[in-house]
Amino acid sequence: MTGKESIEIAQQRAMDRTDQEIITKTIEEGVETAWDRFALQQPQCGFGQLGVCCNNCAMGPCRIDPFGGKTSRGVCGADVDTIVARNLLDDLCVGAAAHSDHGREVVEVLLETAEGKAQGYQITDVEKLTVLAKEYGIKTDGRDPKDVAKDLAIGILEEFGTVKNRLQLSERAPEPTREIWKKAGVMPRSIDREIVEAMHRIHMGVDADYVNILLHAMRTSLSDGWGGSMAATECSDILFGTPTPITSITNLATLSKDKVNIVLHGHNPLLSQIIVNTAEDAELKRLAEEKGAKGINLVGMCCTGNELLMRSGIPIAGSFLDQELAIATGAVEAMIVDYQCIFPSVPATASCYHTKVITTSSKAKIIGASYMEFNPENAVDTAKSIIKLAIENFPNRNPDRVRIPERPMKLMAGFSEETIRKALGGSYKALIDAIVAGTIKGCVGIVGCNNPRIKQDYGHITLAKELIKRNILVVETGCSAIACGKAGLLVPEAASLAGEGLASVCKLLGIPPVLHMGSCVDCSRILVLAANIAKELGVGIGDLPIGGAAPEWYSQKAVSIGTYFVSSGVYTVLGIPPKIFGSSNVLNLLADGLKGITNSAFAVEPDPVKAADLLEAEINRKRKALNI
Ligand code: SF4
Ligand code: MSK
Repeated sequence: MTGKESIEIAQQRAMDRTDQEIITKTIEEGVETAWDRFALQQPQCGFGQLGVCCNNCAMGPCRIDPFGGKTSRGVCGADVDTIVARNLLDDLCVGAAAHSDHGREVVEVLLETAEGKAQGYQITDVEKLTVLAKEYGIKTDGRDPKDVAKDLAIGILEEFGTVKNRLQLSERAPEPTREIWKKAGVMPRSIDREIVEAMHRIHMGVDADYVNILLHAMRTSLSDGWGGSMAATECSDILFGTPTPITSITNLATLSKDKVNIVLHGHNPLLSQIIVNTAEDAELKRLAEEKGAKGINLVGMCCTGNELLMRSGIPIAGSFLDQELAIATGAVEAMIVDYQCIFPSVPATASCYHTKVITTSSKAKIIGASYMEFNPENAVDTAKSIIKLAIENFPNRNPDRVRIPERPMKLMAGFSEETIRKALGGSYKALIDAIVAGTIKGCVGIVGCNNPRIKQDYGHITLAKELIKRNILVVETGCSAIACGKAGLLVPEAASLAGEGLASVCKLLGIPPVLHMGSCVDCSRILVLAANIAKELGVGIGDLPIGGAAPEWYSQKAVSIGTYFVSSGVYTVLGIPPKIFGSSNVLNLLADGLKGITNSAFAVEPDPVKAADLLEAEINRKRKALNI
């Protein structure tokens, strides 16, 4: 393949200049990436894409003929609606479990910190601890924050099981929204229970009514958004601090030519934040110099990267599809991973270079990686050993194979709900006034991943640009926020790309028109933002002129996020079709039938400009209903 051809392929695969440069390098060096594997998988199974195959039991696998042929039922008699709905619930469950199990670990560390058993952790945000303790009815006056934190952690941990059958954090939703949940019978009861019950219903011979299955999908997703994910966000804030606006840099140019590069990849800040704190250690810095490096350069990737960016301003090298590219620069000494969104092939990519991949969770081991178990009791010691290993690997870097792109992009992050509220003067009145006046038409949360089905970042960037041009404020999390960061949309200067009204508000407040609200679990911050605005207006979330979008999603977690958005009243547009098109009944319920219950629905629109049209139309419909 000629150099020109590799460049053309790279330009088809990704929007970002630094990504394109390294994709070209992978092609030139014959290093396999997800794009190559995606091409090799074509054509992908049509039955799978429609959601009409079932592999739930040993009488199967079964598949339904989407063209109405003889195989209209599985061996057990399940019809296409049952199979599609069950598959969807299965996917959603996995996503909810991933978020919530991450949340549980953070709450457990909060408990261990309170008990003095966790090394290197502290109660950083006492204000947030107090707010949460009050919500849980825990006394705070005159008490040691550690005692309060212990009671709070136990209170939240109880909600994972079935002791209370009530999720305290879900009471943050406005009353009209909670009324809808009660009426529909989807009020979340506990975090683990909904997931376990979902797995029970999916078993052959249990739930065969697609409506009933989808209602439980809503309830399970709510237990994630208003439960597990929210617990992860809130307890991470208590331990590491609630984010405030912070500037940093992004893209593959954040890697350093002369420092030890450590990429922190995954989702949970429990280890990565300790690595950030520990990297300041003078002994480690001296060791790096001894090995010929000018220091230690930590960069984030995916959502653990977002967590570090939001709180500590750690540069973020990229998103989901950048994990192999970062290694392919030839300049990464170690990639430290916790869990979720880590390609099982990462050690194979690393074996083409000198990079060491280090897994740290007993839940997420990968053959070919080094395993260094992380436990909160010895977090700092583990962090030190990991950093040392990376430093000692620095002399193995082959300068002839290193290519680090130039010019990182500046960005601003750190927009927690509390920060946005404080910036507006302590309440949402100013924002509500701007929305009523039409200066800002509404707000859309763009979230989710990259997916090799679509040019990397194209959906996120195009949709965000379209929306801000139309005076719609954009808030983002996950890889979506990283995409817009790389494209220069997360700086106050990007206000020049916004419509006149939104631009004037951004200039007044000195904020970007696209606000980075955090990691995937921090979609819960978007829920709290919407809830607090709705409460100030005295309406439900479903009445607000807001929307959601996941233009490039791939993960089961996104299925859960999208469903808790819609179940909470947020109309949500997906750029990648979910695997439900085999059942017109399931499709109609999610795209239309839900409107009568939650005043919101799912839509599927791969073209981001058309997605912006849909979101704007929905915002206008809600504005009209509010008489504004
Ligand atoms: Fe087939 Fe029914 Fe078993 Fe699914 S549960 S594999 S449809 S027999
Ligand atoms: S990391 S879940 S690819 S957003 Fe949260 Fe990105 Fe999606 Fe993973």
